[in-house]
Amino acid sequence: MTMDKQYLAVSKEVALKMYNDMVTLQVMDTIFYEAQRQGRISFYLTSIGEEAINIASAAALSLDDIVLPQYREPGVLLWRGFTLQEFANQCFGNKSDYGKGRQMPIHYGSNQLNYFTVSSPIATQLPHAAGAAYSLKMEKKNACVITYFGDGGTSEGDFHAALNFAAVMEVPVIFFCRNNGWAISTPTTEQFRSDGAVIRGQAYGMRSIRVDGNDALAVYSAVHAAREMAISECRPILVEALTYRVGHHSTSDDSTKYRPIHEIEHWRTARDPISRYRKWIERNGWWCDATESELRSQVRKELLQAIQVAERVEKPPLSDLFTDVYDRVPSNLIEQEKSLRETVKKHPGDYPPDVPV
Ligand SMILES: Cc1ncc(C[n+]2csc(CCOP(=O)(O)OP(=O)(O)O)c2C)c(N)n1
Repeated sequence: MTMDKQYLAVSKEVALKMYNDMVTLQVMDTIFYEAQRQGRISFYLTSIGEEAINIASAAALSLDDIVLPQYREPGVLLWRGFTLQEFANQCFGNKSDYGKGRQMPIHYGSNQLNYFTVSSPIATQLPHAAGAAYSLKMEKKNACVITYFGDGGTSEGDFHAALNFAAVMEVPVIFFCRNNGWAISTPTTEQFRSDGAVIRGQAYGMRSIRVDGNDALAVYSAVHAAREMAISECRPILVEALTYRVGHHSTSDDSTKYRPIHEIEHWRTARDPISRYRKWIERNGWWCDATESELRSQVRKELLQAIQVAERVEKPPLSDLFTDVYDRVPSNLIEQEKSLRETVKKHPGDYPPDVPV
């Protein structure tokens, strides 16, 4: 196997799974994005341009490691074995969705895969990660926590509280910053005056690594090293991956309103992390055009099938809207449920007929 010196060796099996999952994530993004545009799902958000960050960081972790995501890391879940059907069930909010259809699309989560459910408020997962890492330390587990966030997340108070807490308590957590240049329409030049996020980790007294987020092998090596340090020395560590958000922020955004199209195109084509990684597996003789088109058409077929199934599965019952938070349902929720049922009865045409009442 040809291996450039600065990278950690990756076996053929892992290398090919990494490529397979990066392509799957890309196809998934394209198809779910189209499904949203067709009005079949209410919202979507892609990871385009950040496929190497998603998949290579996941590959360097163990399943025992706890993930607290932001929302642009579904590839970590994919790597861990979340199926296309499970992704589709969540996006369509059907009765097989683990969140019982109560969250917007892309708010995935899996107890089984040690992946906390995505929560939209920016950076709230960071203090949770420090706390979860403290519990691993107390239980003397051979595992760490990883939490992901964007450059925008570093302006939240939670970021600072979490880093300081983790540094002082000496807990095994990796703070993974996806510095993709944009927080919706705010560029990093208006976000901070520091040299990115990496310097902030150092300011809190923790080791910090900056890595090219579009180089899958470099991300793999950095996270592998970070995990080793976090666990063996029981310390937090910050990884800043430099990249670019190629897609719009979400389906509610049009990024051509605030950045030039040629800039997006440059990153989508010349700097694409998937084609860059493909060159390396091709150089090793592990990949060719035939395997590429076979993989892409297989994933596309499986995903379209998953979407068809998810669309047909019935919606969760209305009663699920009011459970799982309180042990005993409070009176205001009882009133709200009654009022909702009356409204549905009064306007049957406005509610999908397949929602069980
Ligand atoms: C506490 C909070 N404030 C504002 C928002 C609105 N909001 C949603 S995404 C986002 C930008 C986040 O940017 P960044 O953390 O860089 O991540 P990216 O979307 O670029 O991956 C903002 C401001 C929010 N969800 N939560």
